Amino acid sequence: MSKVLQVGPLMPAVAQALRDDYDAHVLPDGVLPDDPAFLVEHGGEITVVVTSGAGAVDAALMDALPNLGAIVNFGVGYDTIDVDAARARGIGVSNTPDVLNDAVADTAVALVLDTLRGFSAADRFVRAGRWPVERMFPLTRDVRGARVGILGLGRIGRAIALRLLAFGCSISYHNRRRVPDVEYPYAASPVELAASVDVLVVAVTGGPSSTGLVDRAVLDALGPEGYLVNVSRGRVVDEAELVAALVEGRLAGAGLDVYTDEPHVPKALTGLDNVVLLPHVGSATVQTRAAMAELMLRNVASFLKTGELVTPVG
Ligand code: 8YV
Repeated sequence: MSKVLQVGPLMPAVAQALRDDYDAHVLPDGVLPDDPAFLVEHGGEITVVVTSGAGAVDAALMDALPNLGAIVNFGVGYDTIDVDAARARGIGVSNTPDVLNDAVADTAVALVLDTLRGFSAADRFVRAGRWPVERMFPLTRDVRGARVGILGLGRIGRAIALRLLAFGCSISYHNRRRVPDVEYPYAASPVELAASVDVLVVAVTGGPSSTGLVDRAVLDALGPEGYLVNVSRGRVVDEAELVAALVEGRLAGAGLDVYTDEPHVPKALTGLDNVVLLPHVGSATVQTRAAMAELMLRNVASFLKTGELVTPVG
């Protein structure tokens, strides 16, 4: 009998730790509603669910786990968890904030540098043997002096802003609420922010409140000289509109770590040299993932011992 249920895939070392420490059950993707037998047999034992970005924890699953008290997320983004349904049932939700700020901010800065300077495209140019033939890779754009708008000035957004200041960029932002202790100029809406910058970096929390936040109007405001970088969640951006804007030359370029339907990337993007495509690696370093695992396991241990989570979500 185990109190812990893993929902959806987790990094092998993390899944192993849950097996070693708690003899955790594993609910692979898509068990409901096709195969409810497991939940009928074990649902009542479970008090903690552990998940990450890949497995949905919805109201139906919560209802199948009558003694569930906590949903522990491996990752800072918890958009696959129905937080309202959890709250309504008195179930706590935790994530892994702060420990990944630096790694994700590094990824955002790398995407800004790469999209403006074209380093990945230049690498392909060398590998394809084009240098001796064409002699010059086309000129790109300075990072110094770029006006960068941060959409979502939370922990990660602030870490991105600090880094880009050192590169000589100017920073402004839009956030659901104005952030009291920063001096960066505030834009009243995503469109207003996009209209006033060269690069828009998306670092908002994913989930229903931010789905489609970067829509056609925002992309048009960014315009043909503008770049979009997204390290948040794919669904924050209207992907079809983004693809259309890039294909039609209504946007200068994009750097993406996240997509609407991961691991699937729109085919139209893979042929564009002004787009940098990463496979959701924002936090994917040995050190950061170890820190996330440690924090996630502390949440599980704490909840089982005291009924309290270490890092509950707001
Ligand atoms: C991970 C992430 O990819 O923390 C997040 O929100 O997107 C990433 O760190 C994911 O949580 C884990 O697999």
